Amino acid sequence: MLKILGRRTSFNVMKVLWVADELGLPYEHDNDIGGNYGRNREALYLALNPNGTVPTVIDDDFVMWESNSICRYLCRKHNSPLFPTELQAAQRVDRWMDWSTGVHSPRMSAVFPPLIRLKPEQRDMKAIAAGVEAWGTTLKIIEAQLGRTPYLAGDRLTLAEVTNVALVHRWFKLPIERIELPNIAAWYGRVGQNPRARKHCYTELS
Ligand SMILES: N[C@@H](CCC(=O)N[C@@H](CS)C(=O)NCC(=O)O)C(=O)O
Repeated sequence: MLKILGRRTSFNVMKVLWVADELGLPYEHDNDIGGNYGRNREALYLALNPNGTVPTVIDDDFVMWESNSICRYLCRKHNSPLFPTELQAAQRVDRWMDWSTGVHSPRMSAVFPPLIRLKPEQRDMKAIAAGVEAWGTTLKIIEAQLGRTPYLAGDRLTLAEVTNVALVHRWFKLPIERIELPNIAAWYGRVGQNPRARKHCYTELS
């Protein structure tokens, strides 16, 4: 049985929950780890994941961390087309996964945690406004891709969506001034028709 450790408010945990449900895998979820729950700095947890981050996933007795690689592992193990096997098709998905971690997530992180997790008097509104602008500029890269293909890596839903849509959800739900991104808005609606995506990624911000 698969065990998924980590709070469901983490977008990195959301990805793994969505993939597990998409693949129809039975799993146990220990939600109360990370954030205000703590426990992720305890020796027991650090022995599983030395980063002290969520998620950690255990497949029987095989322990995994790093959400994107966990998603790939599950798809490969269960032959899911969410992560294609053909070399170039896989690269098209992989690049959006790496882009999510290396580019998209840092842009989101300059805006979401201060607005949602800090008290108003703790916020640097000038830095947040600069962060919103930088995030919008970055999103234009997705916007352009979605002018060419209905999904990020081509004509169907893949791990490229799984690793990016929770961040885009935050873009649309945060109380910020948004630039117009019509292709992304349409894609966000399209992906949201998937009930597993909706359940895990289209959630209240917290
Ligand atoms: N690259 C890692 C990042 C993991 C990560 O930074 N997770 C955050 C939540 S999104 C975390 O554990 N934060 C500390 C906490 O929740 O206490 C992954 O994809 O798994």
